[in-house]
Amino acid sequence: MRMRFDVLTLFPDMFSSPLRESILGKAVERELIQIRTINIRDFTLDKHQVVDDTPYGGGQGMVMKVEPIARAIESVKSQSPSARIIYLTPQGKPLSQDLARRLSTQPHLILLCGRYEGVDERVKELYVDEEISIGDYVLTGGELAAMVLIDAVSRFIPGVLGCDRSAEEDSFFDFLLEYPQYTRPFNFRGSCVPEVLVSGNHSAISLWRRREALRRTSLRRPDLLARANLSEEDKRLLEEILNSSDHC
Ligand code: 4HQ
Repeated sequence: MRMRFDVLTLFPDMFSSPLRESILGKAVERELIQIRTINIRDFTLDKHQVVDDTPYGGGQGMVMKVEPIARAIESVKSQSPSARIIYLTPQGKPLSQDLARRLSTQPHLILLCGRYEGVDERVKELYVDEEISIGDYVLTGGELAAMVLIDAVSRFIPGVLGCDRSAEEDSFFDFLLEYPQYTRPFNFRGSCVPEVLVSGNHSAISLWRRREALRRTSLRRPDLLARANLSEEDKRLLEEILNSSDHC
């Protein structure tokens, strides 16, 4: 097993299908990754298995109680004391390709998913090593965020994407968006594939793709372009793009 994820959640069923299908499903089957869910409710001690309570000081919504989460974490940690605990929250560090790559070098991550207004602050103070956000929007719970993190991190585990494909070949490796892709048919209802792609001229194809990647990035994500490592040739291509009518 190359990497383990233990997910602490009130909704373990949410994780079954997304992590069983396709590439992640294969990775689990091939034991490149292991994903376990732990139901926080199983760590309550009261008859009604209460996991939330009203906030001190008043206000709307409910807060997840510290004791069930503490017991759930301690139970996982007792088997794996060095595992890092991540809490998914909009207040966390933004998830990026770099952060995903760094997390993929960890042998064991514990992902804590909050519901309602989130967890009692003492959970973070006492247990959480790192808070991570998947973006500036509000979800109904941390479960989908945890799945996004597992997906992005797993792509960096050797073998997950298949033998000779690496996560580094994809978008963001060099801070450029991907060029447009086409497959058959050549003509779909009058909309045709760019001629260069069927020319058989490999250097012309490479040049076209690079140009399209640069054009898209400068148009849609100038913030990324500023971080890209551009060659002299790239700079020349960009100059050309900016001065031509296809900068739209
Ligand atoms: N939530 N990135 C509120 C998120 C979120 C995000 C998770 C909603 C935590 C309490 N998590 N709960 N964005 O919106 O990670």
